[in-house]
Amino acid sequence: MVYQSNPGNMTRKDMAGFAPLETAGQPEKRKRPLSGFTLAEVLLAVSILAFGLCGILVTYISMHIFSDLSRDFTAVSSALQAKAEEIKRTTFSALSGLNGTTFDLGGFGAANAKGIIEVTDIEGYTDLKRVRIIACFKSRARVIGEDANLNGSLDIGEDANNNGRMDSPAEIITLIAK
Ligand SMILES: [Ca+2]
Ligand SMILES: [Ca+2]
Repeated sequence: MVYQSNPGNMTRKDMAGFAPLETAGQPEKRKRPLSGFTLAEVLLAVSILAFGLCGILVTYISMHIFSDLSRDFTAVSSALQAKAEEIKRTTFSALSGLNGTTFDLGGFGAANAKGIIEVTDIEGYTDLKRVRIIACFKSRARVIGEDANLNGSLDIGEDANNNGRMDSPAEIITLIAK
């Protein structure tokens, strides 16, 4: 009766034959192996990590490529606009003489970009010329446009779409009246 009113005074000897309350009814703990991870687990973790890192790396490189391409397209676009304005100031009779001529694009080295001017007549309109300005340029070692060797002329094997003329995603077409 003394122990019931003051269980804190019980000794280990007094509890002999009873399972301690906190462990009573619990299954015996399973023995764990000493090693932390198996080889298969480590390999799986490493391959998931490598896969994730590759994804991040590819995204990072792509961002740089697109960023450079966007910058180059902007520079080419303003160079084409400037050339178009220059051509508009040319006298109408001199326009045909510009057909097939090439020019260097501002902001690019001469070996890294080339502009080509194409002047054609419009059937039925003697007072109107169609001027097409095409720019081919190098962006991150890749040439944009059909002029692969950037020499200003359509060489054998360069006409990717087989239409017999120079093409590029960067071009301006304008009509100039007499
Ligand atoms: Ca060429
Ligand atoms: Ca072509």
